[in-house]
Amino acid sequence: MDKPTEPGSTDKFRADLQSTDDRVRLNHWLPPREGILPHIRIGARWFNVMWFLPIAAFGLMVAVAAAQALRELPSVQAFIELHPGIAQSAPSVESGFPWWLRLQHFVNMFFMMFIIRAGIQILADHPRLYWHRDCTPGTEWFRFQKDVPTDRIWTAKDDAVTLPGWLGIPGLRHTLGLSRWWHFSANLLWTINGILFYVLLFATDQWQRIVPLTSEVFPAAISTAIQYASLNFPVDEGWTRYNGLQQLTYFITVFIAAPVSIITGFMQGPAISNRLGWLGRVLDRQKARSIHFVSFLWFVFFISAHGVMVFVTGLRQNTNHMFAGVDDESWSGFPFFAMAMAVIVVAWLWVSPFTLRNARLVQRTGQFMVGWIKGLIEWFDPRSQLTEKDISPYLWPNGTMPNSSEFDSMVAENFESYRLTVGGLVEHAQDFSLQEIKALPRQEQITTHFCIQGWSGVAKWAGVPMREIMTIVKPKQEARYAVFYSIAEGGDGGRYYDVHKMDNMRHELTILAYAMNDTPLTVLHGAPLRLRCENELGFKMVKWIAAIEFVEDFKHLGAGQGGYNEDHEFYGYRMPI
Ligand SMILES: Nc1nc2c(c(=O)[nH]1)N[C@H]1C(S)=C(S)[C@@H](COP(=O)(O)O)O[C@H]1N2
Ligand SMILES: [Mo]
Repeated sequence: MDKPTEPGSTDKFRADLQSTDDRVRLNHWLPPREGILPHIRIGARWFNVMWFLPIAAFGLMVAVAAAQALRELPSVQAFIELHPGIAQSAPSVESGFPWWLRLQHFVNMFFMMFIIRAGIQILADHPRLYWHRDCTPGTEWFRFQKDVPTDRIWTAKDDAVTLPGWLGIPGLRHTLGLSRWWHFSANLLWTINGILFYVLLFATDQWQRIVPLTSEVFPAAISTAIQYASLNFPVDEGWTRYNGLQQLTYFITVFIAAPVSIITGFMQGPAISNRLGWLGRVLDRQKARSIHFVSFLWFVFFISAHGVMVFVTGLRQNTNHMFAGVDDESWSGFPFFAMAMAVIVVAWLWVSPFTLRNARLVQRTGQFMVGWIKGLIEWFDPRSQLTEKDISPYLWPNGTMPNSSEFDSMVAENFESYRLTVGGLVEHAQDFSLQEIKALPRQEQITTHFCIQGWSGVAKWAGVPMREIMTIVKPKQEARYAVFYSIAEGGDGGRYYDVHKMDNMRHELTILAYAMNDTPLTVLHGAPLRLRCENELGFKMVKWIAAIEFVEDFKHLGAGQGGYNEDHEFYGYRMPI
């Protein structure tokens, strides 16, 4: 028998928290789930992207035949004579390929490997892309997952698909906590490398290679494309000047794709998107996410095309340029190129197994590297709200449902016996009935929900502001965090919980919601009470709230990381993006 507890005592909730492993245990982790090959929707029909392979092969053959036929035409011959490929306005770069440029080229390639693979892993957690803010099933334009089943509850976590460890980092399914640490940490290093690259480009004459100076670059690029396609390549002056096609593709990669990726990455975070006001509303999370994906496609296209061109236009000469900094007939660059590739292959094979074995270390290292940036973003004070017409027709459900007969009987009697326990470091610990909660001032807000997995949706929430609760219970001076205990367990056993800073609790948009879209909150979405905290990701908004405890620190709770997913899925503390 449970002995009756005093009103406002949170001991029994705390006792159900569970510590966890510091590595990914395969027999505890989510069972594998196959996705499908990527599909793109055109109109009402889905097309397997594998069709692009034969189509592209056929297209290439046609392009070669067409380019060869074109080059027979006197007018095209005259055009190529006039625009041989390198724009007349392109100045000669005198400094060759200096050591910093060669080093940065390698560093860039090395970090890109982590960024791309971890990015694919993050995408696999919600393997669907949309062009609008809500994520209503069937409206996506790209996916590698089947239709959403309609005969059962299908949560966003159910939707995550398995990736092999050689492709994603770290592979498996729903491992985005870990892939995000890799993605963000590598992003930071890649961005620092990129900023240094910009500075050095413009501090030397190297920028002249890749910044086209006049519109002459366009005919030059067309001419180069025809010459390459005809398999009769243009004269290569890569040591001093790039042709039009090179200039355009390098320019797009360095000055468009890279900044677009960074900006659309940040814009997917709730704290930033909500802070940007109209910009965050127009370029909403799903548009940002889709554009982020398109720029990823550009990088994959660029890296493949660039790799092929290095081989077909002269491997020896190209590797001499980029890996030895010499322009001669020797083999001096090739060994360095081979070594660079070997380093990348070894890192490629190492990273996933290492991450699964040392998950907590990866989390802590990631927190050390980029946690401070996330901390800075927490200073943002997002207040962005939307209108009735923005409300999504569908909001993905997520999480592990309560699974106890006590909860079922509470639902049956309409939460008559439900009590919200509020205690810890407060002057007046107490229990609230749902009637008492509903009698407190009511606040409504229309806001976007941002799940860490990538989906979002807009709903109208109504409930009691946390500040009203705090006026009654009066947290003490020492209280630095509020712990939300759920009635439900987490996916891996032990009670679901999450920890919030006091700033979040005082925020004007932080409410305990009991209604959604003008109807009583459903059990699926967290009845009787669920948290709304609009500058954080969805996993921090505990559903089916049982108790709130004010504490000084959270190190002693669960595995000490500040919440259930922080503990079990290696999300770590601080996740406003
Ligand atoms: N108790 C509990 N609360 C939870 C979860 C959970 O697993 N258990 N999942 C979280 C996650 S990951 C998200 S995205 C939101 C989803 O809220 P919704 O189902 O209303 O969309 O609930 C959060 N609250
Ligand atoms: Mo989530």
